Amino acid sequence: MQSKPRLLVTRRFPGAVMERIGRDYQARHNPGDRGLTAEELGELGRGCDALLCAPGDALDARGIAALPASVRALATFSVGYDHIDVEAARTRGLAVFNTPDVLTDATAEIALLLMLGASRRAWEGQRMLRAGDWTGWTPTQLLGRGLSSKRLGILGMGRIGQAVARRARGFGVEIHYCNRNRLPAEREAGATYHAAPESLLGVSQIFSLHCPATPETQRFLDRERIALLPPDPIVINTARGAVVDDAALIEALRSGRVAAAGLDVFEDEPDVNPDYLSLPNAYLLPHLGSATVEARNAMGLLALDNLDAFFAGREPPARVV
Ligand code: 8YV
Repeated sequence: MQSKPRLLVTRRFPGAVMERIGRDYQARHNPGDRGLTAEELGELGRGCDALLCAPGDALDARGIAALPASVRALATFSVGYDHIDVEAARTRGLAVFNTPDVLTDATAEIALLLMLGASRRAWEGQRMLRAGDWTGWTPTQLLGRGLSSKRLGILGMGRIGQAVARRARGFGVEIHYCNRNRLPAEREAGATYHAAPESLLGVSQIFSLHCPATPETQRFLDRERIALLPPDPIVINTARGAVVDDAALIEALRSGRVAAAGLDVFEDEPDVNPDYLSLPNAYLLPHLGSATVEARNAMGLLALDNLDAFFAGREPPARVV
């Protein structure tokens, strides 16, 4: 009987995933539950055939160079793979797999939560209540802005962008989007296409980012682009912190140029720019996009489906490289 592949498991994944790992792989586990440095990847990866990894593991060019020669595949527990230097992996002949689709609904739900939370000042309300500062209802207390009839601009109309659009329609929102390619009419579902992001920004009373973090989208939403938004916009980011220039957004939230922001991701997370924390109009979550039992189980199982197929000589369901 062929021996089971040796797998470095870099995080503590959900129970069902860990069980399947125990059954089908010879696993080496990261004793902690935080991302591994390049040195740790090299050390713990010794003798392993593959990694089950996640954002936070240092799989940049240096981390990939530190991997032992025995490693042939990286299966990331994420749809995003900006933490992996894909070109370095390709050059080295490493296969890379991710987990698309299964977290689409969960992430779209968080985008809607952020839209509602930011526009209806949910954090300020919570804080007032919990601090015992609520002395009663008044006609002008914590007035937010409604979603109904607003124009929502979606940058990046992939699976998650489309799932956000479907949900937002239920709130009476008018959908605009910008994407590398225009969607076919049935998937566009009445949304207005903008070929240029600047044109999308100009109409976006709510602006939601759903593009991957790439060198082209790095700090996309900067001071100049914020200036293109209509008055009192709401900015939502569930994509990656790297696509927003934090300093510019903080300045705009402070001055009121941006009415509110709902953010689930940050540049340099978990080291969130402390200026966000004191802004009442920043509605903040700690990267909870895919954090449902259903999505996280499905992500882990899909990551293992990828590895199972790879080691069985079949084409994995979600290959990046
Ligand atoms: C996850 C994500 O929280 O999949 C992604 O790319 O950003 C998130 O949904 C993260 O990947 C955890 O592994």
